[in-house]
Amino acid sequence: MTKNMDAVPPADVSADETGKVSRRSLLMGSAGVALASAALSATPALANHDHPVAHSSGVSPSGSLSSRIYAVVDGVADIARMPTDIPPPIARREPETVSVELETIELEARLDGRTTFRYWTFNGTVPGPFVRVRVGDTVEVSLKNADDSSMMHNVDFHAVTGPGGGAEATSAAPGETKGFTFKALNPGLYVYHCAVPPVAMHIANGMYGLILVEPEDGLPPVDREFYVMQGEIYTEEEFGSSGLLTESYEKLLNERPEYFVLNGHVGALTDHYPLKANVGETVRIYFGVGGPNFTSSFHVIGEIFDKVYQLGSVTSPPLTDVQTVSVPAGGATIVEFKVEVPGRYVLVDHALSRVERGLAGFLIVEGDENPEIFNAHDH
Ligand SMILES: [Cu+2]
Repeated sequence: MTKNMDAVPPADVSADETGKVSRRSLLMGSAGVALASAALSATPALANHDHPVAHSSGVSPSGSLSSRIYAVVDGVADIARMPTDIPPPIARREPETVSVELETIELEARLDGRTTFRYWTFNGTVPGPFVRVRVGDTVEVSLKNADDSSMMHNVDFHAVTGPGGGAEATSAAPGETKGFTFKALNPGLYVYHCAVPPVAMHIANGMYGLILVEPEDGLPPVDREFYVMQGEIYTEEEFGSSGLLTESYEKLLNERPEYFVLNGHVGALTDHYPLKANVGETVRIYFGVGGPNFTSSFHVIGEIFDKVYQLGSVTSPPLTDVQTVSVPAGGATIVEFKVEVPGRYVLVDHALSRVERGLAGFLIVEGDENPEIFNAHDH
């Protein structure tokens, strides 16, 4: 029996007519450095594109994240994946054949209140779909590269045992569909990403996601599950500029991002899709780092992780009572905690300069006050 793990993306995300990059770059295939220079030569075409937000109001985006103003700009695509967009836990206790359908889509979308960026995505969102299978499952992966793509794309699942995690088998030119089948041998939470050279560029532009391979008996039930991924964005223009920003290959090579984001763009998990829970509930966050380069010191301000499945391992006993967890680039973790006190909790990378470059998320907890656990004094 075959199950469809993820629907094809909504039509509106692919209806994009923006800046075509020269086909020359993709014809060079996996030529590594040669491809990198071709991609560089392609950037002026992007910079010239007539974007929809250049003429929006001149609100200063500088200063701390909390003081930013997010203007709603009509007609700008939003690539943020909702953190609640996760398939339910797998109830069955037998392996099955499941299918995973990915489509690589390039589109201009909101980066911040006054800026857009030309993202490369799986299924039109950053991160791509949360793939959920069970150990022992046979997974049929199909990857279609959209007709209007300018680049070759593929997918490398870290959950795959086999060459390149499937990268070569799925390398698809625009309009092509490729695929492969793998058996999920090792339970755990794994990153997937595009692996077409220069790989760092494809990841930085948004091509990453998570796949959970559930253990035989699944994970313990919780009240809320969330899907959050961290990434870096490298632009020629400095943080806080307006308009359609241009990717910077030089800054990428020097590991000097202008933006750090959760779920694709600045404000994705604060203004647009904050995480929500009620007092008394247990929260689980599947947290991954697409990167491509920076390790995250993942922390939730005002909470303590009751359990941490370190490095995404679900076959090792979880650590207990942890403040901050280190998550490497191309790695993941699972954290769980019970929320006892209402309020607004902030998801951060505790390398806190990154908050000023866009990285933050909110967890809004609603319910009755719990003064025995936390009580602000009136003076
Ligand atoms: Cu790609």
